[in-house]
Amino acid sequence: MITLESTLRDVYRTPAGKDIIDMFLSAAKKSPKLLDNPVVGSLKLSALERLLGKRVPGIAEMVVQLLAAHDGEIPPPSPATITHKWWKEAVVYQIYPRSFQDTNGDGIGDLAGIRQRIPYLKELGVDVVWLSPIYDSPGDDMGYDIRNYRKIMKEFGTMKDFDDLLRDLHQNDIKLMMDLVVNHTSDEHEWFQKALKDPAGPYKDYYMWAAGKDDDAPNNWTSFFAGPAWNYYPETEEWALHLFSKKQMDLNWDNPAVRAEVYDIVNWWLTKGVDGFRMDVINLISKDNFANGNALIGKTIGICGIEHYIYGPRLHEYLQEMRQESFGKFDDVFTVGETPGLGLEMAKMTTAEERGELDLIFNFDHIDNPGKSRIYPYDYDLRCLKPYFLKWQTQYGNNCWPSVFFENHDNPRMVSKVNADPAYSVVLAKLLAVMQFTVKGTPFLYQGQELGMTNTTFGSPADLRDVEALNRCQEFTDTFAQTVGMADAQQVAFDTVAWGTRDHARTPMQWDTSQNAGFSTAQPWIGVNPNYPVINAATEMDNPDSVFHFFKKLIALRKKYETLVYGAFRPVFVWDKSTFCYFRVDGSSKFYVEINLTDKDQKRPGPLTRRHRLLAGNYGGTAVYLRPYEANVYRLV
Ligand code: TEU
Ligand code: CA
Repeated sequence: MITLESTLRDVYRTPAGKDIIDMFLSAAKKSPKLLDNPVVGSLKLSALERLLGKRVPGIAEMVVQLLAAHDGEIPPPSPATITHKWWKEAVVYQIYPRSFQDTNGDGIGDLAGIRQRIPYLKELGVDVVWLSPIYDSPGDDMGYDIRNYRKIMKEFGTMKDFDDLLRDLHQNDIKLMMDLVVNHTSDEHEWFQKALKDPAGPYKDYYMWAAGKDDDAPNNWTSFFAGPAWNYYPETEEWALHLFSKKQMDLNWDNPAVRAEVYDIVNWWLTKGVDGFRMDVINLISKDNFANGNALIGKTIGICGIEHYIYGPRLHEYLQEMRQESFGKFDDVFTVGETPGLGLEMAKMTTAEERGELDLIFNFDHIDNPGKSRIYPYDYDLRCLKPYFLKWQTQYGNNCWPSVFFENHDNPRMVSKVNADPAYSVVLAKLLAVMQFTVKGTPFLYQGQELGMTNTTFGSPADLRDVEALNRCQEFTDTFAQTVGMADAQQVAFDTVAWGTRDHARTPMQWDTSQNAGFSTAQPWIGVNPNYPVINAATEMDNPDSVFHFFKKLIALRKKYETLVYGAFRPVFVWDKSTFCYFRVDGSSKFYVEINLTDKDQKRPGPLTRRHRLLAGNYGGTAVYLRPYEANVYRLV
């Protein structure tokens, strides 16, 4: 049992302990190798704060609390070989249906629009389409607040539209992955409504309730979307938990009736022929207790109380039961868990084949630089990708399989984060493609990434649509008003939020140079990026040097050479922080990748020989040195 008297070495031997210490060391810009030092390793856990060189009172207690239910966990050892699976070879394309293609002139994307664009997806070469939620929803969090799991959101169409889409995708050898949001439901879901109408009935215990303290919330937990994580309901005279928006009510997974409902929903869609699920914040479903969160840690990471549910006591039990009761009963279905906060070791416990839980997870440690959050503007340093990939490509084990992504509907466009100068966006988009399709793991593309789509410009809060951004705007206005005065506070708040808002990823897909970029004949629900006359699918499909054709080429390469899927990852010149170079090798082929992670010319760390055949490069050829953000893929013949 880990206690405050345990040594840091004991803690570091546990999956969760290693991940947490690594996370805090990385944020404090200290090397994990610090723990190899025998003196440091023998320090008591209570000395962790001193090790980090900054006051984070209570961090040791937080580690003890988080590890309490996971004592003795040991990740299964890595076998010598990798099991071949279709979903390890596939390329996944995430569609945000609201912004993909409108066909009925209401300014909102729909299922018929996706069906209309299947030829485009075939041309690109993707194997799986992942749809962000399409279920009936009031749209408070753009569909991540589900009101009816067996009904299609009316703006997106009907269940017949869904059946037509699924049939046509399958006829084109494209699989369909749905987005399963079961950590919470909409407060308009019938379960929650029944809980309010009949507090003594069976549905109240579908959700997470607690008595307040006097007139205040049960504890100090905050929502991911700013503000307290609790709503008060006079009907029950209690408070209900919402880790996300005030209309997204957390389900009580400790209730077997809730779990049975979820498995029934999953089986209903799998019986319809769906090929897999991306599972929204699935690591948050097990909460340990409602004790207060560590306020200082909450301040440091921006969310208070997270240690009570980020890796909860019954998480593995629920994930194993879910596979047994649903996915495991269907052939070749695949599951990817969205698991904010799970590090590599906890991910092994959740995805190693022997564990019978999830196939893949999304880890987000590379999406922001260590210790940074997109809630506050900062200059993203591309060089951070090197230690990230070195770790996940060499330590994750052959019985686990990485997901490889740079964008999704929750984050600004990567090319803009790295360098807002449009002069670099094509070269950067192609650099990220080289990395995404040549490291080991399943690539997950986000709509528009294959075009090099960028962040847009928002003029005022009226241009924003995301509940998280609007909440933060209000929160920051209130905070800044105390220092800069109300007159400037709203502008400062908006400027802060506009940098990292999720809305950047949700502007309409840019199809061509016609009105609204060909997305809709009506005013779209969110503004179109003004750069669509240059960045759009039609223009790029006519240009062989476009980002689109570069993605198409790399996807084809990955399909042609199994070495790029299952081949060994062999990093070289690891000492060079400005470049990222590696081999992919198996018995049949050998590939070499060289990437310049900076906006400066860099000396090539390793010489090219006449065996190096350039297959793809974002400058279209090579030079004596590596140019800004230059990325090249060679086959050695
Ligand atoms: O995201 C959860 C998540 O980790 C991110 O949304 C992140 O917490 C958030 O951007 C705050 O920084 C999933 C979905 O991808 C997201 O769209 C939903 O809003 C959220 O869950 C709630 O369902
Ligand atoms: Ca529409």
